[in-house]
Amino acid sequence: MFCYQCQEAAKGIGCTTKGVCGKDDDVSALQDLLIYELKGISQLTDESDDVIDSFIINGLFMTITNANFDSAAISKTISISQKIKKDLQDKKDASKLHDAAQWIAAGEGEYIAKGNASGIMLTENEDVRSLRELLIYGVKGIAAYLQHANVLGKDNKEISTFIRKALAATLNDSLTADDLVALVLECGKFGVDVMALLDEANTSTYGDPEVTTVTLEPGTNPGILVSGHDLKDLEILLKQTQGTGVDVYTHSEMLPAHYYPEFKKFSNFVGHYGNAWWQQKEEFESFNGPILMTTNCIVPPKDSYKGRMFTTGAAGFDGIAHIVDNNGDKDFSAIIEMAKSSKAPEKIESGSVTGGFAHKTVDSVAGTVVDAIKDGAIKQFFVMAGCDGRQKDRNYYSEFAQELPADTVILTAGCAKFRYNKLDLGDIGGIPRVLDAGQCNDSYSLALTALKLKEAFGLEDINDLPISYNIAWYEQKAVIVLLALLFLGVKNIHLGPTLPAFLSPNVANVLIENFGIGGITNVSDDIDMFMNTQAV
Ligand code: SF4
Ligand code: SF3
Repeated sequence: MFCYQCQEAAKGIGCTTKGVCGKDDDVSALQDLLIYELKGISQLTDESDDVIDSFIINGLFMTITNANFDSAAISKTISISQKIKKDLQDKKDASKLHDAAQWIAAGEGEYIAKGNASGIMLTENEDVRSLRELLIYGVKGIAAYLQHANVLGKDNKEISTFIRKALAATLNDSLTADDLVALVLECGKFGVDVMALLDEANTSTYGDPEVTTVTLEPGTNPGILVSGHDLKDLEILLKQTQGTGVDVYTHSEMLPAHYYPEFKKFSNFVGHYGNAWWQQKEEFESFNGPILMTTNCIVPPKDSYKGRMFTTGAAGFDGIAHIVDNNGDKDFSAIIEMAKSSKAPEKIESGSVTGGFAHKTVDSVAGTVVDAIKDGAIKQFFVMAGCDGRQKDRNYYSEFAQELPADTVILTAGCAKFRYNKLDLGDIGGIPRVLDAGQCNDSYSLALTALKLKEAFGLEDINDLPISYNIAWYEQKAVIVLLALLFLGVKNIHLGPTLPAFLSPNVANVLIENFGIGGITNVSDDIDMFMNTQAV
């Protein structure tokens, strides 16, 4: 195997025997092959087709880091992809739509992966390889967000058309490095579009996020813990648990569900449990009840609680029960029945967290924020969106937040927030010093906030704002958030804890020279650097 798609790539180069994430050689080969199949399908069709598009989107999502470790599920998807490809080759007429739908419904066929002939190292030129992979990882992030929008009834065919175009481009040997750079930047445009679409899907379905305080202390009823990013799954589960005596808690990236008015209507939606994804071994153990993983990030579970874990959607793990989609509905009764006989969650934390500072909320206090900047009460904003991870040196982000001057405000989104959203950093004239917009895709809100401030100050360039970007990345959703920010013209983004292994030296140089991308060093030097280089 060879995989370098996430920040944990072994030795900063790539995982070659077993993934640090737990992905083994077989699953890695199957994921490579699935991506190769999706490229093949994309090469064969330039028409939008709901069934094939959603198949491609789901297939991409399955290969995101920590989403799906289930070799049987990936094999089945490969098998279906081969039939779709054959059909597209055989008969380019309308009947293919019907056939593809039938195959997907039936899940027929089997595929046995033979070797790793489809792997990324087949591209010999390291710069072309780097750009192809950067494009694929960006597209994986887009696919994940598009699927969340799709399940809420929102779609944009331009986005799925771009996904197919980008996948097909990675098989096209006639494209130059410059062509691929252009595609990577275009990917950022569709990153903005897909986050806007998902924002519209979430807010039109669940209302505009409100400033909300969420308890971290569990009650005495048995509970179900919901992790991942899919709000629709949470909604279905909450409807099915009404009146059962079972409470529902969020975990990791599901925390922002509490900020939406529609979710507040469920009386058994009681609180948040735990931290970012990587602490789940301890937290799932002490939760005592069943756990539903709606998407990434799954940590290979301990036997002690594996029987209490369930997956759904693009998520999967060998030996863990998977709840299937049934025409937009899901039957969570097995989870609910298990919860009824579970012990209540063990208390692991006290207190609460506050969030819900999405763009509409910030808009409503824009005048106060602008005044605070003009008065000098707020000197600088720090966008610290992105992912958390298990590496010890990610303590940097907690220390960075703690050491920032008291006249600075952190704008956050994604599971990166768990490094500092429980610290008591105070407020500035009633504005909390950590403003959590939501999930990683809600980085879109942070970009809108920046654009709003640019307008309020009558600035020409978004980079003239007193905003610094110190972003933590881990997986491919952070890649698309980064590309989206670049598309919006944001410069001098610092990325950590390490720069991606998949950036070749030349590709990294393109990003450094054109966008001022940088890494991180240590808290004290970095704070000095950020405070001294920002425009006001
Ligand atoms: Fe390694 Fe990350 Fe790939 Fe897992 S996803 S195999 S940790 S590079
Ligand atoms: Fe976290 Fe996996 Fe990326 Fe949605 S849950 S941000 S790492």
